[in-house]
Amino acid sequence: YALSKEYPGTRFFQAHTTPKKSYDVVIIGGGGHGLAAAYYLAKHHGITNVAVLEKGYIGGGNTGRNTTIVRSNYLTPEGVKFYDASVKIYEDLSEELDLNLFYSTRGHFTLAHTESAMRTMRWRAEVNKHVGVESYVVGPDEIGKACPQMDLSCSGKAPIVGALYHAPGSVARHDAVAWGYARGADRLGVEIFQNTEVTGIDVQGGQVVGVNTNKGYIATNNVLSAVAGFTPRICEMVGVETPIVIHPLQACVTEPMKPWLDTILVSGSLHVYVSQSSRGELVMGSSLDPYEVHSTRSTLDFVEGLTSHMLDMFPFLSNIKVVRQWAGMADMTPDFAPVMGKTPVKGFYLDAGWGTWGFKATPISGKTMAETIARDQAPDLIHSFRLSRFEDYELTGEKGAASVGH
Ligand code: FAD
Ligand code: PYC
Repeated sequence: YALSKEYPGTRFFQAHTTPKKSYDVVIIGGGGHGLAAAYYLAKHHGITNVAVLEKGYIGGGNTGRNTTIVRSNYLTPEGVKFYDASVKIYEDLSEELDLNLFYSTRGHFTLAHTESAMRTMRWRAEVNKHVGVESYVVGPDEIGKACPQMDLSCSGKAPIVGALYHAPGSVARHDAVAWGYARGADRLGVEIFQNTEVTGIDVQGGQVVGVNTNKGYIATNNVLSAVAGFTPRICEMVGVETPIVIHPLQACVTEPMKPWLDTILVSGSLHVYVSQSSRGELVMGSSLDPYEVHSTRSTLDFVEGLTSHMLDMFPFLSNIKVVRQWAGMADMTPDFAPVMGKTPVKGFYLDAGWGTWGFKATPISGKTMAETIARDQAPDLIHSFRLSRFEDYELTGEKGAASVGH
């Protein structure tokens, strides 16, 4: 599109700068979730008078900071069905968005180093199979065949006794997911504003009537908050309480290597997970930082802890350099499931609580939130994620399937 007459000077989508006075729907947050919701509002519901307001640049939040693991091997039947619907959309998404998302199915191993960890793997395998998702328990021999480079004894410290194997486990190019949805939404008439921050939400008589931004007031009766680690600040603007707390989650990559790691490996006990990107880097992460802080600083502690465990599994990597590290702000819920749907304020919709697990949900969250806004009613698929579950004591316990240590 660089030389297109239709979109002069833009590569992917039109560079809107000044919002109109009103929109049918305002979406706060130009991450994957906000952009996907905009795309499906236009595509599935014909609602195109939509503005996406992003305070930085699109994909610059957790979407562009995540380690891109896509899977559906969760613990609750509700979670497995939801994430499976997302995996199914992802599989054809490059074609739908006409953009190569580098979606690459690798197979995903959650390693168990103890018998009690194996119990959770069996539990997840059975729930997954029950709803038609391909996950099963494997022993050390099968793990060794899939990854002959790994020291299965983990330097004798924590021998691997088995794993949950999940065949559909995949990785994708994160920025492309944001850009693909942005371009798709833009082509359907949605307006995307970067460097545009929502500073307040105008609620009158329990109904949203507009938003204040650094570019002026915008009237609207429908606001979707899809801001990940900024959720508490947006909710404060409308007086909606959530149990979300913000913890940093860090990650890093090595210098590129010839491809050698075909699968995705996760060890909750050693607090490490790793995959190899399409350009050869090892993409690695670890547990959440153990304190609540609203910051994206990264620490030496993190790389030291992570790399020492990586070397337990892969001693031959001792001369490989870590070249970049970063952090994102994870919006954590008590049950490790998201918060999606309507709220006590009419016209204020919430897509939040994506913690360390939301990239894989980008397509299905966009689709279901678009439906929620268009019909003012959440579809059954996200009923278990409603905000009111915390008052109702009906939590959706996914802690054992969140993948990273906590
Ligand atoms: P974001 O991409 O963060 O977008 C929200 C946007 O809102 C931001 O761009 C922000 O600038 C904007 N915003 C905030 N406040 C305002 C405002 N007032 N006005 C306007 N705009 C505003 N998930 C997985 O499924 N698999 C993984 O492997 C994985 N790995 C992860 C690794 C790390 C290190 C991190 C940090 C997260 C990981 N996650 C993973 C989680 C995943 O990244 C997130 O859940 C997901 O990206 C959330 O997407 P989003 O669109 O909701 O949020
Ligand atoms: O949800 O699979 C996941 C994940 C891995 C690392 C961070 N999140």
